[in-house]
Amino acid sequence: RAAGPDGFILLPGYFDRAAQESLLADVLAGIDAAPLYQPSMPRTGAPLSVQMSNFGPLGWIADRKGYRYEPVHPVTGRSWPPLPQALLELWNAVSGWPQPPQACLVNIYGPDARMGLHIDADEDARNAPVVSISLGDRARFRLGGPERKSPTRSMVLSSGDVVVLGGASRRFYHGVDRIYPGTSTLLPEPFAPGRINLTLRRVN
Ligand code: MD5
Ligand code: FE
Repeated sequence: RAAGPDGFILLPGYFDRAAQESLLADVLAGIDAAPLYQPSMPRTGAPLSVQMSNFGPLGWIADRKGYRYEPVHPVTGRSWPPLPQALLELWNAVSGWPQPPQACLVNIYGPDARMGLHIDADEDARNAPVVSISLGDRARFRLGGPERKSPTRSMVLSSGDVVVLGGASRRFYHGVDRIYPGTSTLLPEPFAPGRINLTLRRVN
């Protein structure tokens, strides 16, 4: 599948149902070892609407002190669990990047969670692509451009879809407008209704 002019690639249905179930099992095992926590905004401490965890040598965290990558869980102080093999294979298949991912951020959306427009800028490796995997209920994803005022487009992401944010799109504004509860049967309680997004990243 060819990238658009911005380096953005949507791979609908990349993972079939069996592969989604296998990835979900990896995620559930990971969050057993590295429990979900509630990230908060720097300074204000206002909670983000998603819950988070990470896999890999580094994890992205958000708390009163700021946004940053850390090698350990902010609550348990233990290393993040290793990246599941299936995610390393996905990265090799779609990223076109010669080095392996260093972080996999796990975002857990409830039925009312959203993510405002932002740019991912906490990585030194901002030329390396980000690879995103959607599991569970559908979501409306919004992709803008390099400036907050740039025009935006939106698309629905479904369970099993993979997005590669390479090239210029890696530095574009983006967000999640809403979840469509009850549109997938993949997730068990207490994650349904809701959505899990995994993002693979190079950090440095
Ligand atoms: C999500 N997560 O669906 C999204 C998918 C995040 C986040 O935005 O920061 O955790 S990742 C989408 C992404 C990453 C980097 C660049 C662009 C999109 N982009 O330019 O569109 O939970
Ligand atoms: Fe982002």
